[in-house]
Amino acid sequence: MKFNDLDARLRVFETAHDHCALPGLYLVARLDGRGFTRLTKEVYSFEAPFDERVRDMMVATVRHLMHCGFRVRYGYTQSDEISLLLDLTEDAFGRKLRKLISVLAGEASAAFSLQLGGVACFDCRIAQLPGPDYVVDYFRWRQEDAHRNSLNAHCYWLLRRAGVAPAAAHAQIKHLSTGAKHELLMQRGINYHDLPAWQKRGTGVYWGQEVRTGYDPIRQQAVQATRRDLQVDYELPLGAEYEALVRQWLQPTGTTS
Ligand SMILES: Nc1nc2c(ncn2[C@@H]2O[C@H](COP(=O)(O)OP(=O)(O)O)[C@@H](O)[C@H]2O)c(=O)[nH]1
Ligand SMILES: [Mg+2]
Repeated sequence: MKFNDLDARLRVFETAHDHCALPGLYLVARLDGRGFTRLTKEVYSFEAPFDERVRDMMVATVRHLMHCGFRVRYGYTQSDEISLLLDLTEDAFGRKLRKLISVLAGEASAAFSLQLGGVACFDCRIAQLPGPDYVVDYFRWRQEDAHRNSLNAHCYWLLRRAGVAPAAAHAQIKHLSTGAKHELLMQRGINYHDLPAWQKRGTGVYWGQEVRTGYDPIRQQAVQATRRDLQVDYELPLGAEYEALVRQWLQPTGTTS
């Protein structure tokens, strides 16, 4: 069979299920580390529950994802997950979901693996959100998830270090109210409120302006230039303030809110 015939006959099996995200929908990609429970505790021995080295590799991965050809307006990371808000008018790969998902997962896996010096893998899914309020709620949801997980993780590791076995520690925490978890930590001298904000709320990455001072040799004077640069926010606000922060990234680039 000639190549053109084979091409026509078989291409359809690859492309028939190529779904495209509809225009006007907000796209949020969430990437999650595969098997990071084992990776962080058995393959490598990172500090538990939180290690700044893991955080920094995740942030470096977010930065890479925001520089690799997609218009990402806001990046957010907590634990082993990353959420990316794409510009409302993003049309990379004609908005083909399979392409977006596979390329983002590949880019994240490659970037994190280079940081780690070993193989790490991320999966990716894309939520297609029908309006701005959904996007705000999405990021509030992930921030609340970070908050709950960090409280549980601090309690779990406190019990483990006190000699409690893994299953018993899980069981003990499961039945405690939020207040009782705070109390458990407090009894051992840990005030949850004093823990670093990035552990409780995650870390945000967004575009800002950086002012650089250079020297103009012709006019022989200092000059200032601004350029678009990524800013990493380790002190994300909560509630209405966080909502306002997310809302500023909802308008497509080039428009004002
Ligand atoms: N030791 C350590 N573990 C971390 C850190 N950040 C994330 N993890 C672990 O990564 C895992 C993420 O959870 P999940 O995605 O549900 O687990 P997975 O399916 O094994 O990837 C949890 O076990 C976290 O404890 C860190 O800074 N230090
Ligand atoms: Mg994971």
